[in-house]
Amino acid sequence: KLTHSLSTIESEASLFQLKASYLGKSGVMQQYNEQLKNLKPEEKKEFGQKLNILKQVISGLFEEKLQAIVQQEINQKLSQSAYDTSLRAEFIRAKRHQGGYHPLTLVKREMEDLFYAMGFSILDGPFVEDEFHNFTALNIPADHPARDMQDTFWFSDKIHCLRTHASPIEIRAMQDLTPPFKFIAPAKVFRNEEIDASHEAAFHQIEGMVIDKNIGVQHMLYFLNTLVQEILGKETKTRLRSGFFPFVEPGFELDVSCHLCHGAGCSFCKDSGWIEFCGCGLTHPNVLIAGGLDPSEWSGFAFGLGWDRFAMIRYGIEDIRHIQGADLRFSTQFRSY
Ligand code: FA5
Repeated sequence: KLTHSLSTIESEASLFQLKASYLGKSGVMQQYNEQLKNLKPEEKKEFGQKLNILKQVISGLFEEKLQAIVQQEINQKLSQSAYDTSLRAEFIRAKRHQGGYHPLTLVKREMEDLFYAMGFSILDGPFVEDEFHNFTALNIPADHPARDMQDTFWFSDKIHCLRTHASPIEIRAMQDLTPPFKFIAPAKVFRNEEIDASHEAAFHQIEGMVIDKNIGVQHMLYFLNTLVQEILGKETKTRLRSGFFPFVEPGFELDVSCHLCHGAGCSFCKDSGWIEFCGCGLTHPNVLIAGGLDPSEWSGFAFGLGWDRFAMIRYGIEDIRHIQGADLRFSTQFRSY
């Protein structure tokens, strides 16, 4: 009788009603329980056990029916929904106009993930810098050509300028943080330069710095090689040339092997097989002093890479003007989810 009644039920409410008539206070089971009282002790045990089994079976049947009703309600809601959840994700993607991330964002995230995993902080600094942070503290004397009015956008007070590189963040970090520390800092920078396929006037750099005891060129090379191999590929080679930057001593330029032609020569690397990747070196004692650190106790290395050029190498972009050009034919080629 119960299985028949259950098969006719379609809603949770009528299921609970039926359940009450079996398992509720004045339900069928309760009547059996009453009968139990009038039995002889030897009959009581057997009858009681049978009652328990019956109760379990009945409860099971109700539970099963409840699950079936809930599932049916879900199916019904889904079939009325505006979304077709049975469609494959690729199909939806192809039909909709999907946004993507800018190549600068993509390489920045790769860099941040990698360096964060190696214990680096991610820092930023102001676009408008003062002469001290942008030049003097970085051991760039007043008569250095980098201070030439051609390169720097000065404010009329002749003290403030748009930062010409990401290195002033090194000074701010040394002033604010307690050593030892390590950070990278993605930054927009500005130079009064002629624009061509590899030069912009507003471009981007990523600075990196480690301050600790007994830092040497080998530590710098370890991190730079890790960066290059993790992001550009294990087969990418690096080459260190000596280079001059007033804020490092010794100073170097790091080249990477062209990952488009693998050294065979192509238009991207101008047939040299190598691409300039970043400036780097051991932090000059004068810079440590300007940052408030004692050079007899602390040492460090720093690097500064062209973030746009990094994205160009990573994605084989031939002209820097595409990067901020806002041409959708360019930017929609980069998809990442
Ligand atoms: C510097 O700006 C140093 N601050 C880098 C540094 C940091 C050296 C720490 C040592 C220690 P440089 O002027 O070479 O160095 O610029 C660094 C990178 O920025 C270049 O290798 C290049 O990739 C990129 N870059 C420079 N000028 C432009 C420009 N006009 N447009 C696009 N990228 C540029």
